[in-house]
Amino acid sequence: MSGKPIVRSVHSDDEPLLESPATFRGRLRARWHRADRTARVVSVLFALMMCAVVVVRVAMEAMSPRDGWPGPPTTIPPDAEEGVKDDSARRDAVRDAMRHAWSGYRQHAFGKDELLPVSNSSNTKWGGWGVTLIDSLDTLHIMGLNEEFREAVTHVVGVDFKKAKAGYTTPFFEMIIRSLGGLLSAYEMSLDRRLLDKAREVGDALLPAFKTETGIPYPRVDVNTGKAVPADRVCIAEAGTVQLEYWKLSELTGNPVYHNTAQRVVDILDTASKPYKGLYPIWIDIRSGKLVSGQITFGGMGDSWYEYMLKQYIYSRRSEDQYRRMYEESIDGMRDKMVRHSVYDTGMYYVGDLDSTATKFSPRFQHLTCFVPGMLALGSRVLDRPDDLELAKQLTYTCFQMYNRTSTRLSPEYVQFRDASDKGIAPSQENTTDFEIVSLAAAKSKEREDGFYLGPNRSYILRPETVESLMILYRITGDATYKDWGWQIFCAIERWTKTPAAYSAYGDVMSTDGGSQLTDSMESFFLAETLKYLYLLFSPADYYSLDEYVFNTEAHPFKIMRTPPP
Ligand code: DMJ
Repeated sequence: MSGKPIVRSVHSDDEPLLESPATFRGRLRARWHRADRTARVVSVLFALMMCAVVVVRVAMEAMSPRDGWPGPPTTIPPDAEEGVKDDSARRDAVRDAMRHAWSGYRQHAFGKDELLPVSNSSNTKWGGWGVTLIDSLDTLHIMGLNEEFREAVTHVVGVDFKKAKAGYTTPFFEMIIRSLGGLLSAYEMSLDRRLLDKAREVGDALLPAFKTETGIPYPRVDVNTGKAVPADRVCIAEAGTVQLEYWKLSELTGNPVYHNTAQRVVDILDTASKPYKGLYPIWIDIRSGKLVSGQITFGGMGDSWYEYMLKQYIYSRRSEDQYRRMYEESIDGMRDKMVRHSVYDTGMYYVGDLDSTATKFSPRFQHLTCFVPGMLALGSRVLDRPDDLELAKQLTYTCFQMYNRTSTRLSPEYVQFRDASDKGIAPSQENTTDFEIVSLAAAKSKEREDGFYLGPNRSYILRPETVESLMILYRITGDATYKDWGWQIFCAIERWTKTPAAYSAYGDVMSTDGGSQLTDSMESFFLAETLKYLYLLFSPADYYSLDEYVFNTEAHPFKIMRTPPP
């Protein structure tokens, strides 16, 4: 075979189209030498311009939010998947969703805090411990995804929890419920000692939060220096939702310091002055231990403080009466002052918020507050409070309608109500924690039909509270409607939030635009809570039974204490 080219140009001066590089380069050089100065400058400028065009195009492709993916189709028949009735088929579908979310995380973000599920990139916004991986451990175990669990454990035992990203200060409450909670639960399931060692490392790294005059913790810790970040105030959910985790750590390590340290918060708040029985304004002054200001809410910043009164009582085998008393006081206060129903759908009950004096009522129902029906149902059984179960059913109906009555059947962050004289939150404050009650414009027909109206924040960020309540309500009442509601929610999540890599928060639940609404965020609680509760909803009730386990606020199941504490 000769080395000569075999393809020839049909339109040039009979030059070969494929030339040997040497010949081509030689000719270029010759032309360059023949060209005058202007021609050379023009050629260089042209080459530079072409390079710039290529660089800009490559950068634009890389930054394209949808990675060339147009988003889910909007023309499929509504909820085609909803025909599935069989529990095991539903459970398998939820497990497939977990597998999908996990494999996207594994491929694009393994060991990082979060996968960005549209751009297929990652972040370290929680300091770089890999919070999605830790939060997912027990869900993988519960779903029997054993290979994935093993691989995740191998990674997590190599993480140094005494360090975080340079300059980062770790949010105390978030990392206790997600990381300490996740590790403790994964340890109890696998009995892999290394996970308990890691749990202790997290617990120790964050314990400096409590080094304050009162023992009320600071909200952030610099784990690199081993010191908390001084602050004036902390909210009740941050200070009061770490007790279950530290108590479990004490039980498993035999070291009472963790529990005793965290318990101090409960003792201080137990005796603090409150505006109405069992209701706590959200802000605590760290120096004095007094409740100083802020709303009273069972939504963000207040929620899990109330939840943990009941859960510690259950965890202690119903032996510590302080938690029962505090829980019952709070629920009585809530029932007296915070529960109302829609003026248009009188079966639609909701829990609003109050100002710090417990006199002014804010008729907004947050998605975060949808954990309340589950808590009430659990409390009704443990404490024999049958009326609470009735209220739980009514609130669950509302939480479901928050999904069911939107265009996508996904729920917004909150819905708004009005009272019989058309008073409600000032529109300018719908999206804030302040509220002023004013006369509203007359209700439109949509509001009359739905019973509520939507505010400006219409995003669904893959939150778990409603499916959490559905799981508990189903287990306590045996009413299969709760399973059908959960399945409908799951189908909407599949339809609107699924990306090629995982699942993404959705910008406007009233928009059926699909892909353009995906906000490129997947919080770890989607894998830790939303998918886990859905999976348990379709599992036999004795699988992670509510008689044997208490779930921390991030859905990590802890075995109820074997013997009551001394
Ligand atoms: C979770 O991180 C926890 O459930 C927390 O208590 C509040 N809500 C988020 C998820 O919405």
